[in-house]
Amino acid sequence: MKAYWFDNLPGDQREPHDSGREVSAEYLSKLGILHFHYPNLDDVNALASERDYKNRDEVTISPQAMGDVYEEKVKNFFHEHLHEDEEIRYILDGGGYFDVRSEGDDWVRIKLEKHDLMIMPAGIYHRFTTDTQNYTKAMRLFKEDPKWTPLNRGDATDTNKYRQDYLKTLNGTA
Ligand code: KMT
Ligand code: NI
Repeated sequence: MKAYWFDNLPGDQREPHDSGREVSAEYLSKLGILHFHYPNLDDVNALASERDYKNRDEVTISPQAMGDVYEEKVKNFFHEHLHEDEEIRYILDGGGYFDVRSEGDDWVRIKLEKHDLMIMPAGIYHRFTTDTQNYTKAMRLFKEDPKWTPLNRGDATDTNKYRQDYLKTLNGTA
């Protein structure tokens, strides 16, 4: 795991886009993001049961696994969105980038590699992309069943209750 400010320069989303300015684990935790490196699946299972996760699935995002729709899927994952539920992402193989919005609405890029695990709070705006390996095998863990749907950023998400609650945690008023 490595986190840094996204450089906002044009070019393929799968390139590192590293501005050279690092983002600390402390700042990530302020945004409500926790991360761990868990080579042992037992640790993932323990965390999931501690936090009351009920569902999980696995996805392989690669041209081999997805064929012709790969490029389209990669673009879709990169649409800025939120979820109404806290979620865990655990990288089983390969790697990728999660970009999350800072307090000032800038992008922080989080580079995840094999056996990195990230917990993302409900209501945070984010997007995902594979890196130049074009290969991410990930476990997605969900607290509940129906809430994992991505809600694309727009007027409806700005006033969404889960977004409002997240903003309160940032401001220390929750
Ligand atoms: C998300 O929430 O944006 C995703 O789950 C992206 C794919 S999982 C590596
Ligand atoms: Ni998402």
